[in-house]
Amino acid sequence: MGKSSIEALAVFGGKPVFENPLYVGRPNIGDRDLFFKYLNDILERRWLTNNGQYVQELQRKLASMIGVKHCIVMCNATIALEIVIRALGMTGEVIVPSFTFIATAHSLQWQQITPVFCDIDPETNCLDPLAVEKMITPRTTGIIGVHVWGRPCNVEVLTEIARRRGLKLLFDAAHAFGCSYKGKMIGRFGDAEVFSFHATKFFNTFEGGAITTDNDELAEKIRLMKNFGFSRTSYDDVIYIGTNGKMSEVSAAMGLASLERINEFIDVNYNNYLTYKKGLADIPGVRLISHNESESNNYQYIIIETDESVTGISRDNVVKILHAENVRARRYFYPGCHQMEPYKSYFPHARLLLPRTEELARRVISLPNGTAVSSGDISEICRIIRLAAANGPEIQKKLNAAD
Ligand code: T4K
Repeated sequence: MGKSSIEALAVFGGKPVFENPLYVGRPNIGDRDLFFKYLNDILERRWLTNNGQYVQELQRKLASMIGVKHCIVMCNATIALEIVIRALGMTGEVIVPSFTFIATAHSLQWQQITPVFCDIDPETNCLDPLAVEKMITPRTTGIIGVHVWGRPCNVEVLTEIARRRGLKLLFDAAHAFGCSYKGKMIGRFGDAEVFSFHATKFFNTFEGGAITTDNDELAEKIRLMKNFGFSRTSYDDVIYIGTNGKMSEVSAAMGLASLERINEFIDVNYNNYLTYKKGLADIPGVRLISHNESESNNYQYIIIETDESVTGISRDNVVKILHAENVRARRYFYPGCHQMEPYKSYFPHARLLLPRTEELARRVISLPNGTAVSSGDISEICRIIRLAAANGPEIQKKLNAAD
């Protein structure tokens, strides 16, 4: 199997390697029997949401896995970010990377806080602490680091900066459930951290997320805010401004059923990562983003950086080739939040301060991983990329002529 000539590529009329699409973000499904058992139980008990028994159990299990005092599960990570930002009292300006999913920036702007986009460290793809220092103004109230691809930010230096400059420090850990930094699980750093359990994450609750913190007062505020500000001691007592950030029992049941198989998901991701590593080794101009194997990882994100000056073919043409073969690769996080609305209009010159973000956004491709892809699929994907990179200029010429 496998294509050996560029004429055989689907982009030039050949038969696609894959009959059915292979997606990035294909959900992992937990223990089905257990899930259906929980589902029956939920229906039987007629307790569907509002801090139900499964929500409480999921919170306890997650807190214990992470080793954190409070884990508050939520309807999704975006609302979780909005709530914790408000609970921390962030206002004015908050420093964030532009190289992230748009939700990180929107969760600030949604509440009239200005996201100040800061450049990244090309090695970690996360906030560059030196650049952070330079972006601090008298209006800055906080920093949000994003553990991109589950690879931790420079937590120590960001913590030191936040402490010295009197700023709140929050981590968007949407990608980083199951990952550690210097032996401590992500979820234990900064003032709080936020996880996403969206369907596309390796551990999912359909939609969902969680906030973790060791701060009792903050946790109490978040619990109030996620339930309209209702006091926990009286039915009719609203003591705070709040919204609805609750997770349903069905989502929590999915989470509990997924927890039963979480080690299996990570093993599959890890083996897939190794297969990609082998399949993409020594391709000039193609670099697989690696994970530090001495830490805990979820190995969910398979990201390559392509360098057109070496391969002779643009990243977008590589994606075009993959799509034609039915590999639905993604360009996370292109073009960067600062190039999306409303930020593009608000800060038309932001790009001048974000050269490394722009460079990385031009190079990245996210490839399928998880239990829905086999090692055979991955070997084929690698072969297509190798073929594209080895014949870059010729393919590029043909594709450009066809446009
Ligand atoms: N912070 C960061 C750093 C994040 O990456 C995210 C979310 C958040 C915050 C916010 O978390 P949540 O509020 O969502 O909990 C997807 C996800 O929807 C989003 O959760 C995720 N990051 C982001 C990186 O990816 P889109 O707009 O790219 O989704 P979509 O619909 O294009 O689907 C992505 C891929 O997954 C496709 O290849 C199809 C596949 N897919 C998707 C779903 C929902 C499936 O195969 N099955 C499914 O059920 O945002």
